[in-house]
Amino acid sequence: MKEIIKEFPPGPDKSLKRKYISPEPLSISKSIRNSAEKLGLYDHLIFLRNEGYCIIENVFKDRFVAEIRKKIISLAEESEGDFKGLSAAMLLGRDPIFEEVVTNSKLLNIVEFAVGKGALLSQLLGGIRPQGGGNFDIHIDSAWTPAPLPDYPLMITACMPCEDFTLKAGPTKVIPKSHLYKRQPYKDEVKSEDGAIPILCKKGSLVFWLGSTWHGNYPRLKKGKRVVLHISFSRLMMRPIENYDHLNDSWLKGKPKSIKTMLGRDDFLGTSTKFSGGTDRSKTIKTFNRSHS
Ligand SMILES: O=C(O)CCC(=O)C(=O)O
Ligand SMILES: [Fe+2]
Repeated sequence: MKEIIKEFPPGPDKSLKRKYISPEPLSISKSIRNSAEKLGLYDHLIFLRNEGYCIIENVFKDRFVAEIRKKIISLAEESEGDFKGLSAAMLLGRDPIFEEVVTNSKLLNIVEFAVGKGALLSQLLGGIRPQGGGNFDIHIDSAWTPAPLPDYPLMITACMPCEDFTLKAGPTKVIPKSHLYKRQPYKDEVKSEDGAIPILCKKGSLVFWLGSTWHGNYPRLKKGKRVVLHISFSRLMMRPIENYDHLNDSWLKGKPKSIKTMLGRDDFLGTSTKFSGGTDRSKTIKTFNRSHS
């Protein structure tokens, strides 16, 4: 019995040279290395792997950033409810300018390094914080992943500030190396924010953090709006094999609730619309609880 317990879970066979079929998590393939070197991003990959975040300065020109800012502000006016004027969701397809962002070669190099080839756009959302916008608590973006989080990232987020991130502007905060905990922060860790640092950078930069990295943002202490474009990608691996989008609400009427659940129709994922400004927050807690079961 003792022996069996010792062998569970089974570790890699040390006599085998090749441990995995897939590469080591966050390893740098030849092709990623080549493109990273061409783009001047090799050190960023290493930094992201070690620290859980990285900043690429000067990715987008001021005029382009000003245009994005304007678009986010005007599209956020189309949002309904309490997100009106504060956030614009589902930005791809709402203006061609966003296609330029998501196909940016620097962005895609980091995305492929973190979450692999074929990664899926998970969210493209413009967030607006007015003066007085409060502290945004430390959290992880892979919040619906049970712990321990895997060594390979499941998700990466980039944010592009539309104005300089200074301390008073309400910059993003991160806790360097927190991805190594492989779990979300506990309540007391959210409160203490031990080790948190502000991300200070110029507008038009791309700030990346892994789905497992603890982050939030500092309060907005200066006048004017803080406008940020949030771009998240995830690994393709959990995408269902079959797509049942054609089974609409009228088909579902009168069917057992479990069918709705297995088609992903009663969790918060996929609930954003052009007018919602974000996901259906009434479903987030339920989703998180289920995902951690
Ligand atoms: O706006 C920020 O600085 C951080 C927001 C955030 O947590 C996110 O986009 O995942
Ligand atoms: Fe976040």
